[in-house]
Amino acid sequence: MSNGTHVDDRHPRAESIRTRERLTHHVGTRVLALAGLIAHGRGEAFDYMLGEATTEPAKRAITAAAAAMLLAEHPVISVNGNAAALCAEDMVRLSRATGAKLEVNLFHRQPGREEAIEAVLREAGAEEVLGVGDAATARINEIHSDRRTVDPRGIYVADVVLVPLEDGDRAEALVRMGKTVIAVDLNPLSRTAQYASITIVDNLVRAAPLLVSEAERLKGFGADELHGILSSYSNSEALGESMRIMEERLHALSRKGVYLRIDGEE
Ligand code: PTJ
Repeated sequence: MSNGTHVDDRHPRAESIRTRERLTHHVGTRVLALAGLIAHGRGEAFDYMLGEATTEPAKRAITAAAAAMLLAEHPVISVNGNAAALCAEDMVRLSRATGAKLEVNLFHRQPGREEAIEAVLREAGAEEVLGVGDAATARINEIHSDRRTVDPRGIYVADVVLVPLEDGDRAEALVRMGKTVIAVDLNPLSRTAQYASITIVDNLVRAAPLLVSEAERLKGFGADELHGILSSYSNSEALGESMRIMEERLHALSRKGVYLRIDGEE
């Protein structure tokens, strides 16, 4: 799945280039909105500040997120173009591990996109995909974008919704409706990151497989233990720590006056 650019494994940014290749490929398949490329670029900038690694607060948020999904009665994974292009297989595995439904929900509703995303999810093993075409008949009036149209069997009745990277006002509206919102967003300052109940400040590419393995690990835990994990988690603390990690890294690097020697090279 590439645009034909050969990426040498020894290239220091090989993984990042391959991810970009996946995204640009999916502009052609209609899975990705063009704006998805811009969104990814913004994410990459924050990932540099994070050190391109999953941090301790992100790991805690992942554990809390897995617990919340396992405790939910109607968990739903909301899939947009970027999530489908970056980690369709993990979204399907997560849905199996937690019993969450997969629903396509888009900001940019160009013709053919929902169906293209459904196809990618089915190819990755999904048996049921909500929210496509006529299935999205319910409306959430508090959401002021095309994301307001949802599936009555999915986001509309969900008690826990995972929203991997996205724009705007939806997290706020869903939380106001009493739902638990789990967001994955590299930008801890975004509206989504700030309003979500559990914010995983990490690259979706790294966080998604960790979320799957954490859900599989916690599956054997009793409800009391899962509630214990959730009640000891503080999203504002985790968000604050993520910001401090970025701030301290930038501060340390700016004092040294170099960036590329972060791995201990002198
Ligand atoms: O597929 P659609 O039509 O639903 O549209 C999806 C996008 C992502 C284009 C749309 O929701 C959008 O425009 O989002 P924004 O406003 O650009 O916000 C995306 C957020 O995700 C930003 O805060 C980015 O920093 C963050 N982000 C980008 N790539 C990643 C990421 N967070 C985690 N992992 C990433 N790989």
